[in-house]
Amino acid sequence: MSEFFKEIGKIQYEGKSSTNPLAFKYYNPDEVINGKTMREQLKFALSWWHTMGGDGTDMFGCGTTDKRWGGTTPEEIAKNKVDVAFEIMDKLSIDYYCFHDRDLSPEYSSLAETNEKLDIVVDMLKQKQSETGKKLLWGTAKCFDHPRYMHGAGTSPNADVFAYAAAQIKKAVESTIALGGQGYVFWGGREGYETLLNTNMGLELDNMARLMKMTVDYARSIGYTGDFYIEPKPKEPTKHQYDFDTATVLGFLRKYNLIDDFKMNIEANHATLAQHTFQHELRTARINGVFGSIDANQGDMLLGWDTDQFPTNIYDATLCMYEVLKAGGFTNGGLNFDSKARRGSFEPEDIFHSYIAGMDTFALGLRIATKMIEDGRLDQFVADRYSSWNTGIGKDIIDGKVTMADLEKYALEKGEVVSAVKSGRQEMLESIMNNIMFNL
Ligand code: XUL
Ligand code: CO
Repeated sequence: MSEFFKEIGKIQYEGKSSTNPLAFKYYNPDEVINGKTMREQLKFALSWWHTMGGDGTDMFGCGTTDKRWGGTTPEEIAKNKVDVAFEIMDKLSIDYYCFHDRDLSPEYSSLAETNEKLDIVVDMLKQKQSETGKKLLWGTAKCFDHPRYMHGAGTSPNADVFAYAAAQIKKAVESTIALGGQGYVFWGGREGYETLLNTNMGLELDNMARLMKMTVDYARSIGYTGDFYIEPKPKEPTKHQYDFDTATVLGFLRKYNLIDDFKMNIEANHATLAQHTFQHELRTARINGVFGSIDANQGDMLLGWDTDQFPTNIYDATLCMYEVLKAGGFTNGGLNFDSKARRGSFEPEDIFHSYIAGMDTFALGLRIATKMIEDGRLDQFVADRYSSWNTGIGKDIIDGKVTMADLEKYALEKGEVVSAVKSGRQEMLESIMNNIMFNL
């Protein structure tokens, strides 16, 4: 297929004083920040579903933009998507992409035919990857769209549906491996419940774990060495999603002995739906050794659903990149824009404005987070705040050298300790953060 966006050339980095809307102000792909180029630090990925497939359809109306990319048959549309996606990635200097199997190629009349048609697209992707050097960040299976999955896939009350989902996931894993993907995601589509009156919650969770274990065993048996991720989300589409948040998922992974096999794919808007900050979810993953990948987007403060907006909040992006840097950066994971242009932003050019906004936001976040760490005031404050654990009784507690009786003796001898307690200085710290961010 010939060039689709003829009016738009390669997006250049023009720096912060540029007023060109089709230029990066902060994302300079080959600039080295903190020891790595920005493209390596950020590992941006294009989401196939929103960018190549999302046409603006919502509960109240049909699509507002044409995502057939000049194709007429499903096969042709699928192929055109590949050409256009690689054009978009090239023009935006995005090195990775992520897909659900059915975003690449839809369902046909049988699973066998669906698989055959998917193979054609996977072959085309393989070819494109070798021509361009672009890579697959992660793949996943869309086990929530078709009516067969109305009550869930791995947690369906029906064993035939479970088997169908397993077959679909097997193929999605094979496609991910064929494309050299280093990540495979489980987002719990309809794995949850609407009412406990009809739900055997214990069996559903046991079965979900069975499906995950089978997937890991199968993928490893055919040579997959990448990561598996669970992407927590508390609600939507079901009233209660089993993978509610990182802490809940950790409990699940530990119960079913899957903790060594899975990391988290943290999505910003899912965090806020769970009444957490994005940073909270990242921190919980980091301190539990399961930080993996990120679905970057943002919700709307006034809306209680997953709006999947392109991220423009610098504060959140900065705190996210601070956690990423503290986690030692991405390994197999990256920063996938699980984001969609608003329904009213329907012109093809809006894809570029959306990605430029999101990428510049995270590039600026990376720059500021690096400054936060170099500046050191915030880290120093935290270190000082916990310094009583480095020596004396604090160190003895950490080293496991004291009992409850020892602590009672210590407290009785010491007397009142309120004078040792210091201010948390929240306002001062928020002001330091502003000073670092807006040191104009
Ligand atoms: C849905 C969502 C998914 C996953 C992949 O809220 O985030 O698109 O990222 O299945
Ligand atoms: Co997501």
